[in-house]
Amino acid sequence: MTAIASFEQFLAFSDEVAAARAAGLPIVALESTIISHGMPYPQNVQTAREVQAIIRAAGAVPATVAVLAGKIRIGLSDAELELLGQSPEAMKVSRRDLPYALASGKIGATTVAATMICAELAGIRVFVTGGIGGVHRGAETSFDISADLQELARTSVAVVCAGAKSILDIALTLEYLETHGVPVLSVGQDNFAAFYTPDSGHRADFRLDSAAEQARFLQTKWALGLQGGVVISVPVPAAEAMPGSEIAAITEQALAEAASQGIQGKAVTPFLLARIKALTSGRSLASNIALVKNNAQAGAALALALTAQSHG
Ligand code: PSU
Ligand code: MN
Repeated sequence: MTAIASFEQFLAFSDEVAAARAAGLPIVALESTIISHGMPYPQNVQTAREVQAIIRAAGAVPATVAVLAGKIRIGLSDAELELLGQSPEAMKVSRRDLPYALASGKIGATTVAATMICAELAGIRVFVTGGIGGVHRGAETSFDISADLQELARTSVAVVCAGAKSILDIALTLEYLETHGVPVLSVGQDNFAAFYTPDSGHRADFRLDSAAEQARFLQTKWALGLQGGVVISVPVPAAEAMPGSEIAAITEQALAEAASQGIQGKAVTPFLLARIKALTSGRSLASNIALVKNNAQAGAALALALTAQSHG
């Protein structure tokens, strides 16, 4: 019989994250697809660094996740962020891709789904991203539903985001999350956020404004043995939001272009984000960067509250 090796051999922590684990400090996971496929160079690498700095300034430790040389790396150096930000070979790694990326020694940037898996393996409960994947518009014919949603259904990590990306069908995304028992918490407003704009027009399940309340919710869910993730929706700050009508029209145009060019599968989301950036002369990118930084503040506060409560 062949024994299946344990997951620990695939995990490699940076010195900073290893020290934080040993000291029981709050840690916040960060994804890397947003670096490799979500934003252009050099803003991608600069944003990744600034997000890490925001988390440190708030008293938590950032752990950017990627696959490098056969290891799940938890915490990256500046040189490694540059590699992910510049390398055309970096694969977009979701749940199905993780074994391939590891076993073949490829450079892998982890999506929300894959980062949740890696965070859970590393014992990290809070993860900050821009916007989660979801049910794409036209999914009734394309079947394009992000693996992020299935991951939220099964993996016990809180995902702090600015809602679901506005390129998606947000109503169907919320229905899917409801079916799978994934709670959607909203911060500072009743409605679920819509990435570039603060208000999707759809209510979130519960409004919990303070990090302490959010932490209590998480502790309660997981103490009950209710496995799975929680979406924590933080609206983009009003000053940095895109005008709703403009983003709606441009999204329609980008979706039409994707359809006419036959863009499919994992290429859809990166294509749409890049087209929306071009069609807004970069203003959508500024808004994307602002919302990720804002999420980093909220995520760090949540990690601190969770650590304080679990010691209390
Ligand atoms: N948030 C961003 N930019 C991104 C993403 C999230 O601000 O690029 C990425 C995440 O990695 C997410 C992925 O998991 O988009 C969704 O891709 P798909 O729709 O193919 O599942
Ligand atoms: Mn997809």
